[in-house]
Amino acid sequence: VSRTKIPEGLRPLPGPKPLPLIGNVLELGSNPHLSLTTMSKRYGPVFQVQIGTRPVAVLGGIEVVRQALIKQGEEFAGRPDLYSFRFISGGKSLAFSSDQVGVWRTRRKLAHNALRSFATIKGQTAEYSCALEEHISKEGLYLIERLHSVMEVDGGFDPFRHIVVSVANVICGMCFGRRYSHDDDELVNLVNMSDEFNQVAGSGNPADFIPFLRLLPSTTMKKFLEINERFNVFMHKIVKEHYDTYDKDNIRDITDSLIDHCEDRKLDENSNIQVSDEKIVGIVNDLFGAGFDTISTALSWSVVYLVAYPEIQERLHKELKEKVGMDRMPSLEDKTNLIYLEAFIMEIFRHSSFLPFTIPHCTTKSTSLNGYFIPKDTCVFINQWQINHDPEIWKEPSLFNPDRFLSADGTELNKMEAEKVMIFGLGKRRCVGEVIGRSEVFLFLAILIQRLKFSPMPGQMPDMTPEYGLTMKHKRCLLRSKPWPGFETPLK
Ligand code: HEM
Ligand code: HJJ
Repeated sequence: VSRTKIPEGLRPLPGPKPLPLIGNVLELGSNPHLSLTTMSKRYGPVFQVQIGTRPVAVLGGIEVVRQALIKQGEEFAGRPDLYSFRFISGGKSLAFSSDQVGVWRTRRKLAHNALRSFATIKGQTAEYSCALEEHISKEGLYLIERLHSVMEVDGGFDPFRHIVVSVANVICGMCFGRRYSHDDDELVNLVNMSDEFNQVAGSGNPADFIPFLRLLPSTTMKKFLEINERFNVFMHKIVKEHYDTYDKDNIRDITDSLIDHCEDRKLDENSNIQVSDEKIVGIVNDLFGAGFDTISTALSWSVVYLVAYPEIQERLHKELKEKVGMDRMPSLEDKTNLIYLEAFIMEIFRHSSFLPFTIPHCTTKSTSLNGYFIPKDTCVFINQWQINHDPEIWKEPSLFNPDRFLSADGTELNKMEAEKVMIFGLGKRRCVGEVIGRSEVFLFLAILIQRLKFSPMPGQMPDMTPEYGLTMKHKRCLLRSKPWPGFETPLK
């Protein structure tokens, strides 16, 4: 590795001594969020590990992460060109590709606008505040019906398997204007095989940094390629149907609106940034992928925590009974009243930290942080797990305790505490789906907790050890549910 000259007054990043060729991979191990947190105790909130021959800056303190992603946002907004990212959406993903700034900014704005128009914009119908609320309310009821019938037949269910279909249907409604049956094999299989996607796309995958590893046969890598291929085939088919039936006077969904943008732009000779139609319409791949995987992971963890902490489940149901009652469905408007549910969700985000690192960043120019020099094109890992478990920020961080987010008298959410939880990233690259993510986790949970009581199968507590990846999941398990008193008869 050539040594970049370090400007006067700056120091090189501290960090463990690397071995030749492999660097510090052995120390990284199979849970990088934990091993890098441990290393940070020794080297501080910014340090360097070498993965293969590539130096990676690791950021794990709330102040230093805010400094980098917000105050020096421009310099830290890039994405590294990693091997596995080349296979996601054919290398054209909005989230994972190393587009030039101008191209990325244009695409990100389109994603934002599309989500606003087809999810959160208010006042399109009388019954619901927005399309998102309508989709979640309907899918929430279908999910309860589904769990009810699976309970009758099998006496137990795998929560992730059913939740992920409901969540996928919400994003399908907005992206494609359609939903799928819980028995549709094409969708059910597609959304139930994201494990290898997450393993390979997670931060610190050795094959991204050590080229010779790519030559070894790997079933995980093979499955990763297979998932991306299936995903692309699935998306391509839907997009083609949209092109075939496109009508500029009737924009039905996000896919139509992205196609419409391409058509519009062809008339606009002044547009100076060139983004291909493929890169515009392909935005829907990211919205769909992120939209089903993150939220189903959050909800599945939530249900497992409900089972592990029955007294918290009781208190959540009691809050719903008092604040919403049993005669109507919860709505997004109830969010400000259901403060214990809000505190529970914040604690799920913090305690599980199911998105342990953001997607890797990359410096767009040479810069400095805390007096350390960081050269251009350095890969940067943001350790969200470490921030969420930092004993300097949190009292007894390993304890699961939603009350930490409530005021002393338990009547208000403590916003200062809530803002310290980091799960959506920060700054220019922060999640574009954050509002949808928060609303969707809230409303699905409110609907489930109002009607159903979840419990373990006799003698089978779910295993809550997370499996490392881009999104970390709990091991698949079997649970039971039964309606709370007042909801014994199926839906009204
Ligand atoms: C990026 C978290 C839901 C779309 C991200 C990032 C995180 C994240 C950590 C990376 C930030 C970074 O690199 O610094 C979450 C969580 C969610 C969620 C925890 C749910 C609880 C969603 C949803 C959508 C979405 C529902 C779309 C409908 C995206 C996109 C990016 C992104 C497109 C890439 C942004 C970019 O690279 O500029 N999300 N997300 N996410 N998220 Fe989400
Ligand atoms: C996927 C699971 C996928 C994509 C995207 C293109 C876009 C930080 C996180 C989310 C934000 C960014 C995106 C995540 C990945 C998935 C997801 C899967 C194929 C994809 C977590 O979304 O099984 O396949 O192709």
